[in-house]
Amino acid sequence: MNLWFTEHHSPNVKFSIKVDKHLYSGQSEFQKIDILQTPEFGRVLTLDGLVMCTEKDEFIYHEMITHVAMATHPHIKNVLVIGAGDGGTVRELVKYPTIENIDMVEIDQMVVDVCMEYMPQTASKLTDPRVHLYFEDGLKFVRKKENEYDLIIVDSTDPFGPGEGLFTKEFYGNCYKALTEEGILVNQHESPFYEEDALGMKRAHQKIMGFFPISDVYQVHIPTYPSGHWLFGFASKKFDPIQDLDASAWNGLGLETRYYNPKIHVGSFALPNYVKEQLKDVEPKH
Ligand code: AG3
Repeated sequence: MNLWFTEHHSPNVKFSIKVDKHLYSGQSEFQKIDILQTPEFGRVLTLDGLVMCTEKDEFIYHEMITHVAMATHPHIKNVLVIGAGDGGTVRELVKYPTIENIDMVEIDQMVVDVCMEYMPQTASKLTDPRVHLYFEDGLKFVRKKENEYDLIIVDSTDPFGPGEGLFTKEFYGNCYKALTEEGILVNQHESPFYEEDALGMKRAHQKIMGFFPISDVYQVHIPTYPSGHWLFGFASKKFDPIQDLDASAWNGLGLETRYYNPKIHVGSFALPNYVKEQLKDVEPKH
């Protein structure tokens, strides 16, 4: 049998992964959930037919969505994670003994249940006693919060379907309010490369900038996402991701990472000119 998974990366581009076995397929209240066993990427989680994470490259995404903020702000104790049902972001956060509480708000409990069973590599730390799981809409959850979190990580799907609300002005404004005076917001920021993704990333930047005095974007290389070139947003009330990075303090923690290090941290904020231009397009002109 010759079985392949295919995702459209643009209306004119398809990306295919050879599949050994279709391990799981289910339809939740919110989306279609599939787990594939593949020879190149190991297990792959897809939602509504889009790759969310693979065993082989998820470390890049999850380390970079977590450690950049953690190495910048020295006193992060209370963290809110939105989305992130596969558990990879939480796995990275629990490496820090200084974090006291992690609230994780995932709209779809079935994603967590399926990942607990099929993706233990990412999901196994969801049982850490500091982690509190809430199965509800992140958009509604943050409305009720004020001056509570040192860090909010938005580990969402793309800006359509169940993740759409996590790309709105209302949501970013409520994140601002839910953060402490020194708080940082890191979000899954789409890709600059194909038109549709670039539109999503520009819109997100425009909205986030309206609330935060520091609003930067940094890049990563994720082989299984459209174009492989992906961005995260770093929005902050006080800390600058480069000036305030304490590389020796972070190195002193002795954490094991396969992608992140303080040099990559600094380098990831150096953007190609075409990306800088896209961001400038939506920034207010002075
Ligand atoms: N979040 C989804 C990133 C976007 C992927 N898009 C795509 N394949 N079209 C990943 C969640 C990982 N915790």
